[in-house]
Amino acid sequence: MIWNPGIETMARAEMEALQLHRLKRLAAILETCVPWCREQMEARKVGPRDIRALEDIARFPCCSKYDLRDNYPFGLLARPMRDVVRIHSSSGTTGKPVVAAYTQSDINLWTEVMARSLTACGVGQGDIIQNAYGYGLFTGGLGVHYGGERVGATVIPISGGNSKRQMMLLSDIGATVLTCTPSYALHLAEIGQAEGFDVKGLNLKVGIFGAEPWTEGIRQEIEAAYPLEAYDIYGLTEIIGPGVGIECRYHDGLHIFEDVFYPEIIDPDTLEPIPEGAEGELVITTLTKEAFPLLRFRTRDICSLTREPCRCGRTLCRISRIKGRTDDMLIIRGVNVFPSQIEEVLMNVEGTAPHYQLVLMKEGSLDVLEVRIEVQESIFSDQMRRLERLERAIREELFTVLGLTAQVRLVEPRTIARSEGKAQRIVDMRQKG
Ligand code: DLL
Repeated sequence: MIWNPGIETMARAEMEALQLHRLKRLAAILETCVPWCREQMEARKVGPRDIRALEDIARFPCCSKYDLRDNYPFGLLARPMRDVVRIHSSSGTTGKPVVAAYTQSDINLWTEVMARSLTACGVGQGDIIQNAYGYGLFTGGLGVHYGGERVGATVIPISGGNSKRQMMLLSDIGATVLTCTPSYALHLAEIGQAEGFDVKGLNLKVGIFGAEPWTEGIRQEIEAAYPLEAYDIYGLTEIIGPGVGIECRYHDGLHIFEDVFYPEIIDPDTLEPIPEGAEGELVITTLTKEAFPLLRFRTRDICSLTREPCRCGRTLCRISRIKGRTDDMLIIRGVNVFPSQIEEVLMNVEGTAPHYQLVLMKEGSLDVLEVRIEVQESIFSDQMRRLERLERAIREELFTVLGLTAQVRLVEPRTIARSEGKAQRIVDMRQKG
């Protein structure tokens, strides 16, 4: 099922004409209504009149979370505060949070893209969504909530945490859809099993997981624990929240709702466009947002983009699964490593549990990476020799994939901290000496 076939299966030429029309309008609005954007354009000597083709977007400067921070909280609003009906915010890793503002029409747009997303996962009327994304300033809870109601599903606004109660409701009310971060889905399954629930026998058929990077290995772990098909959902507060991109039933990349979120892939160092299919940083322009429109926002997320048609019938372009963020990339003794590369290795090792932590330390002036990974109960209680063999196998595989020697530490089941939202997998102790 496709929620909005007119848009989602639109011919490419027609889509590009629509994007171009909207891009010109956006540039004009930013020039008139947002002084900071006008200054940026003047400094680059570009303006709305320079947009003749979509490629001309590359003549405009990008913006980043630093620009948002400099204009915190409302310096980039294109509408007066009285038109704003909602505020969300993301915590950000350092300093001030990012604050996003929505007019009623922005909320309607968000509801529309979430309705499209849920429909792409086969969710509609008759479904019951247990929505375990956090409600509040985080966009996950309310984003899924409005989209769920729009498609006619029943929404249980349980929010994150309180895992025993989550399990009880899953089992008593019989939700067909679970929405939360992939790391929380794993944690919840573990609690359910420990509490004696028949997790595999739940009524779930679909899981919609996102808000943090995850790998195929984690997908398999989740699908093995629950009776559901897992879908990847992408989004970010600055752009709208969840609903920027979603997998369809073919799970071959995430469709981007490009009629409203125009994507580009650039080289994060040179800022030059990257050819289709190659990996780089995703940059998004919001084509129709009113209160907080952004032209060429650097997401920091690394992926590739394709416009190849998809078997599902959608003509919308697709991005690959997000590999990580440029600011999550670890540089260990000069080698660039994304945590997702390590996760892929770990998920392929028999006997380990899908819970790990990457600890970065200094030994003298040398960076040391310690990979802590939980092993299954049966292995931990086994002989020392077997544990050592497993450690060695993981170390060798990490070396083959990363070209880097890591210290591997197998730890007991349930000793690595669990999270109810986004997982914290990196502990960087290098600054502290
Ligand atoms: O995480 C919005 C969201 C809520 C998305 C619920 C999906 C589901 P922020 O807190 O602003 O917003 O974080 C945005 O999270 O730039 C990515 O680095 C990361 N991220 C989001 N979805 C995915 C995903 C929400 N599917 C940041 N895969 C983004 C990998 C993701 N990373």
